Amino acid sequence: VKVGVLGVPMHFGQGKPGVRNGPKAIRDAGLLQRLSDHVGLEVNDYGDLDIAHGAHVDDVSKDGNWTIKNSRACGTANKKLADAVYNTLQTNDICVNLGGDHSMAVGSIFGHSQARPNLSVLWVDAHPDLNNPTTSPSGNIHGMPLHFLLKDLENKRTPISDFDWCKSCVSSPNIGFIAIRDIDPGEIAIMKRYNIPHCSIREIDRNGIAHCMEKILDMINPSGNRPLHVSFDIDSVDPGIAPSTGTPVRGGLSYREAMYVTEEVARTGSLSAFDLVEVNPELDPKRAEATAEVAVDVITHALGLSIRDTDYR
Ligand code: DIR
Ligand code: MN
Ligand code: MN
Ligand code: MN
Repeated sequence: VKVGVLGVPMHFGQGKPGVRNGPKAIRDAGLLQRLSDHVGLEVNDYGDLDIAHGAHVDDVSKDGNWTIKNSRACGTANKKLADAVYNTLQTNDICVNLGGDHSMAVGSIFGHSQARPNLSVLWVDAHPDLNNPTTSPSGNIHGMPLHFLLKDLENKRTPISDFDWCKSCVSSPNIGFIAIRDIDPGEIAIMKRYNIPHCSIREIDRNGIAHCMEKILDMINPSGNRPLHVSFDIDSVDPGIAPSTGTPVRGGLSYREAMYVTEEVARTGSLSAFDLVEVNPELDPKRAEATAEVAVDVITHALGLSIRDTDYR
């Protein structure tokens, strides 16, 4: 199996600059060596995407009702990422994208869908990232990537010229949330309106992670023949073990629950692209390394590590 790795030092989607050092922290925690030596994959590292640190231009609605922060820089960088993911998938089986903030899912998912249509998307996050410019409490694009990606919202999309290149490419039955526990009111309305598959953290408490993974994977990819995109926000994991991130929310996935999620991803055999986002080593310097180590474990398990070693068949 050939794996292409892309560093995405994106930080325009939120207000904390240290997240641009996420790719370095994850590489420093040994990702590439683990993938090649321990998992036994052929790994091609394409380095970090060159993200221009140009002028910060916001997009503001004509009536002044909303502002979307850094839309120019964020849209431009995401277009670049989309092309890079597309190219990476021409010569690799799987593309691994190291964030960076979660706004990079716009580029990674669109680029993936251009290379391999009919994706299903597993969104592992404390948040559903379904805001639009009018529902967003923050104006931060990392809380809105799915607004640009969901086909169901195509006709309701807020026209933001910096994201015009991104065509909506995922349908609501084919995206599922797991570990969500901090949802804004506008996001709840969208989830209900489109009946988006999800497993909240309460459902994990009640039914267990095994039941939840089986349910969600079956819902988003019932025939099992769609390529799988996983977008893994490290804030899905409990801040007790992965604290160095921009918007920690108490009561997250345990270490084993996070590994179980990714082991089940590996077991599908359909993984086609994986984003690991929101590791910000500057926010909790003492525990930044530990956070990056959890990120490395998440990625290596998604790519098959533990299955081979512990699920002996
Ligand atoms: C919040 C935070 N819902 C927002 N979102 C985050 O700004 O829209 N997503 N942190 O991962
Ligand atoms: Mn997120
Ligand atoms: Mn989040
Ligand atoms: Mn919130």
